[in-house]
Amino acid sequence: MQLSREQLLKSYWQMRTIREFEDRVHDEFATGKIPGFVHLYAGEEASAVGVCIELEDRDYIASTHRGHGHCIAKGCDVGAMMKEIYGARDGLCGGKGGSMHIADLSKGMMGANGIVGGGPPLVCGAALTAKTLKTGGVAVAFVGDGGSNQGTTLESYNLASVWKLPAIFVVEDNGYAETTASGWSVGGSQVERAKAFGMPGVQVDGLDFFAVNAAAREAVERARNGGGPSLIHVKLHRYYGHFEGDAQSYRDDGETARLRKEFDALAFFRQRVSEAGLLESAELDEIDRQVAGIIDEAVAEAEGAPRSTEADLLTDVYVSY
Ligand SMILES: Cc1ncc(C[n+]2csc(CCOP(=O)(O)OP(=O)(O)O)c2C)c(N)n1
Ligand SMILES: [Mg+2]
Repeated sequence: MQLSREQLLKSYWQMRTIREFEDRVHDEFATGKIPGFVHLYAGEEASAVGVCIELEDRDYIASTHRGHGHCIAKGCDVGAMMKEIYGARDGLCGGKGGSMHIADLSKGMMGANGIVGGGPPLVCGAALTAKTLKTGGVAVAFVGDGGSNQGTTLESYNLASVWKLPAIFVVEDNGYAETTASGWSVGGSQVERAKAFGMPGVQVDGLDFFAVNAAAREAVERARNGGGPSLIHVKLHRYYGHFEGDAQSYRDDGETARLRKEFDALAFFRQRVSEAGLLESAELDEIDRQVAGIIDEAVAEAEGAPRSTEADLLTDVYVSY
């Protein structure tokens, strides 16, 4: 089924929000105001949004260390996310998680994750819960090309397959694990790996939101209907370095500038919906304008917000369920 007009507008809104959020965090990080470690998702927007537009609040996702895009696509509050990154007390996780540990269980966002390959096992747990309690929910693990080689990921493929879990593994292949090109680290093919574990796998172009979305829709439908897990291999690129501060000496001169020109999922989306007469470019311009304002406001509020204090260290240590 084709996405509704409302879903198309929401998808563009979210992709623009991710781009603007990340470009702004890049600029602000350079001023030294943001503590900790930051990995940016700009360039990969079509993956998070193309998948999450198919999900509901009862569905869960597990993210990676490059998690801001997944958070935004799953509906987390952007202002609270920015505060979290700044270490503010009323950030999404009380300012204690920062960029790499943002979570919001009320939205089904189980968290960004500092452990590469940490998400897939969590998703097996969430998917097993959904299956056991018959909630009709599905669970999605985003994992990088580097993370796809972790034992935890491969064990999760196996568990999801033998237990026929409503799980989806989205391999976001941006061609690098830190500084190592995937040609040096990934054996065989992601899709063939899926098949080896008895689940369907498909490769899609991460430039093309609609290709990602079609693959996601099929996988979500299969999972919801008891058809078990799937894998989606998304080929994409990151605009920034591995982390903020990365000198990127392993990349060709001009590689990132070229990517912004040639691999821009937002520009691709705009062209597609305009050509098909689905949305007007003026309404997309208006989204750009509104999102820019929201991010400006989020940064201003995060800068002025009170920080976590030493006393906050001893709260939230134990959780009773
Ligand atoms: C278990 C574990 N091993 C190593 C690291 C260090 N590390 C952090 S990110 C990263 C590379 C991850 O590459 P990929 O999965 O392709 O994700 P990308 O950064 O490209 O989004 C590594 C090795 C870690 N955080 N956790
Ligand atoms: Mg990678």
